[in-house]
Amino acid sequence: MDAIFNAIQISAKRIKKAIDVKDIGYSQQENSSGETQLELDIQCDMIIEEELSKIDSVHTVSSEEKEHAVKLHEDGKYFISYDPLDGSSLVDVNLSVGSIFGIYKGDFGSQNLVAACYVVYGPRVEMVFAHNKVKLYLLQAGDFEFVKEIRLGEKGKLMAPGGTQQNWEKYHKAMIDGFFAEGYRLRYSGGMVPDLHQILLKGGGLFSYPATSDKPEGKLRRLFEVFPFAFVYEKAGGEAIDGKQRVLDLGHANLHDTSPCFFGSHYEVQRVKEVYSNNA
Ligand code: P6P
Repeated sequence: MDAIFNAIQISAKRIKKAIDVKDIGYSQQENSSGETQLELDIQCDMIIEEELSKIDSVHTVSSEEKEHAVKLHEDGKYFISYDPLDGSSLVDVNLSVGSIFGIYKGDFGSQNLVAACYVVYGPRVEMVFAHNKVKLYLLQAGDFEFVKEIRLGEKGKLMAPGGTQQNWEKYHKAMIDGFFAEGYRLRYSGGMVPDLHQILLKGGGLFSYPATSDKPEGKLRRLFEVFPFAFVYEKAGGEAIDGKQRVLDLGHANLHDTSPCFFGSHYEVQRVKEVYSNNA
């Protein structure tokens, strides 16, 4: 696990350099979700695969930017999924973006997740690594320095409501409006990594990307985004559900499956469960 943590740190430093110098242009290629890839997406994907390929304990990797998984070492025991640069289209408006990693043992799948990690490329570069605990690191003078352990409170103040509002279910809209009527503050940038990082560091709240009429299975990808953040939130004392059940009790049929998702502290997630059990 240390070798994987170290490889992620090296990848993050290389990606930060790529973000700072890489001209932002679109390639002629699309990823598995039909999104046109930035040259930067492709470069960040290559960086991570290159660094993980040096580790004998890594059996297979799967990238959001690639249709199929890539086998690296027959005798390896870890299967790593990653989104190399989530929210990459935000780079050209100078908003924060991130890399997300799910570390699975024996095979991909929510039941096999043993660690998760994400990196935020913002005014500072920070990394959160969740194994037994959730630990925050800050890139300083070329090294990631441990800062603190992260814990979520019982209830928060921030609301990050994703998805196109005109396509929300009526009961979902009423639930979100109810939170704002309680004084919650809107914090949504369109980047999953900074939006979820902010709620974690500010002690709690709710990030939601629900099923919508245009995306009935949600938008965010189970293996690359939803499972890793569910692991982080649960280890930090919060919850992650699809509206009714734990995200980490979900299976997946294909590498690029998506799921509706709600991440937050107990108070807010309990409300989601009540609303969705009465309506969905
Ligand atoms: P919308 C970025 O493209 C992303 O995958 C996540 O980082 C983010 O939470 C979501 O999509 C934003 O989607 O539909 O609100 O623009």
